[in-house]
Amino acid sequence: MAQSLESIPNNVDLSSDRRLQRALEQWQPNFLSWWREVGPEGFQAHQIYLRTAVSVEPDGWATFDYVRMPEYRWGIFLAPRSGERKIGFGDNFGEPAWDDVPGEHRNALRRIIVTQADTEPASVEQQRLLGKVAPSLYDLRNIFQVNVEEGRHLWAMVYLLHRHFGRDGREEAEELLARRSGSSDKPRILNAFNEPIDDWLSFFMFAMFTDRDGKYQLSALAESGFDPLARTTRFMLTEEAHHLFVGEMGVDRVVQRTAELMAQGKEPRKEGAVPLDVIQRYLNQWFTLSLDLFGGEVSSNAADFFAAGLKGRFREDDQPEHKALSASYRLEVPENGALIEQEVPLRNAMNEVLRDEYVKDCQRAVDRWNKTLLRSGVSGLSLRLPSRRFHRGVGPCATATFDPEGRLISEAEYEARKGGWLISEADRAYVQALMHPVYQRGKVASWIAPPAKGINGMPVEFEYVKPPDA
Ligand code: BYC
Ligand code: FE
Ligand code: FE
Repeated sequence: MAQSLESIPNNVDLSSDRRLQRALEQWQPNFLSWWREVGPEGFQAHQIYLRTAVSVEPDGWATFDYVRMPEYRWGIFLAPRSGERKIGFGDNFGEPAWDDVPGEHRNALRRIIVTQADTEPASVEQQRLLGKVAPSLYDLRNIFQVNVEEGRHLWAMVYLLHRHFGRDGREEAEELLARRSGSSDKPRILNAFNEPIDDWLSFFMFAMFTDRDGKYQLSALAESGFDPLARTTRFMLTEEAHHLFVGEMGVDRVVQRTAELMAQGKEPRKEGAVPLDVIQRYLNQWFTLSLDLFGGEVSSNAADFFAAGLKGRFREDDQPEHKALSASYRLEVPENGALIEQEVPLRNAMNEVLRDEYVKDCQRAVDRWNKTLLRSGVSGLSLRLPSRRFHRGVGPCATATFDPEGRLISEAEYEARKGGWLISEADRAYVQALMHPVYQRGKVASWIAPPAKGINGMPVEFEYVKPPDA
């Protein structure tokens, strides 16, 4: 079943580098055993209507066909070189971009690549049981599409580790298959990737909020002066758009179903749907967990990454000043029981600058959901993004307690009220109880509206997933 290495689709001329080829050849079976062990459970032999990237050309990166997941062709693709690329920011602004890792930035780059890489398999592990309770064949196909592409993103990062980091890189690549989401002795690196995703509302929130952190991190890395990283992440972003669509529209359909019932004067809880306050608590939880993924508000790591030209800003080209040396950034942080304003050099606030872009994008999606509420006949109620100070586990706000409006409150008050703000045990049990598989073509579960249209021009009732022997 394992494909021969020549058949790994790639645009990096793999066959010309024997050593690299051998290293990847040794890693490949380990990847496949990892996939079989902790990839989507119960569907490895099913035929899934998937898109596969076979080249980076416009007609090649989205080829659709039925595929059994272990036979998906995980390829290695870098966006094409764009002429003589120059470093777009930081101390080395205007110098030629690097094709190889500069010795002085080797550790920092390895750390960034490993951190990025680690999230990809983690998400597959988190979602591995959801196929068993998919709300429709359409959704079942979508989650598997996301899963195989996260697998490809792991390949993309492992290629960089093997190609550019020698023995250390090969060891890191092994470790990426050894850590496990949620494990107590070998957990994944970043917090949100150790959280359970046991129901589809969590999955949609994750694809909406956590994959969206991915979009912004990848965009910052797409500016990197290390050109292979920039080109790899640029291509990953083309796939990421679908993951974000799955999340944003998944939540939208849950909201729509709930709103339609409310507009008819029905109680969502009695109709097997998700009450709006439960949706709000899921939103609060996943938005704030994902905010932590940007790192601390004030970060010398972020300043160093920027100065070195390793990690830029979102759309760095649009920034007025690419060295970011003279500007500063004002933010509010808790200190001795009060919020105080602090002014920091812009470079030290790069995590917060990226988080600003992310929060704007999240607000846009929440506005869409609120339009759906109105359109479905519910007025006077809306969903909201909580303050970015609320429920933080990373950065200065993690040292104090805030309400969703961002007001500093006592720990006692926080403890007494958090059940109304974050996913409670009762919410989890309620949403879990709604999860039943719906595998008939064109049907959807009671708690979600059908999608507006199918995938790749196919009808909604298309057979997106076929049993092994069909
Ligand atoms: N959890 O200086 P600070 C994706 C650590 S998602 C645990 O403020 P820095 C995807 C930090 O390591 C995108 N620990 O942070 C989505 C540091 O540790 P040390 C993933 C955390 O370094 C869905 C200390 O706290 N890509 O692709 O500026 C499905 C102080 O931190 C966390 C990347 O993350 C946390 N949340 O920023 C599939 C890009 N946050 O030095 C895929 C690469 C911070 O004290 N990563 N810490 O030991 C980075 O650029 C940076 O590592 C971070 C952190 C932005 C994550
Ligand atoms: Fe990814
Ligand atoms: Fe993704």
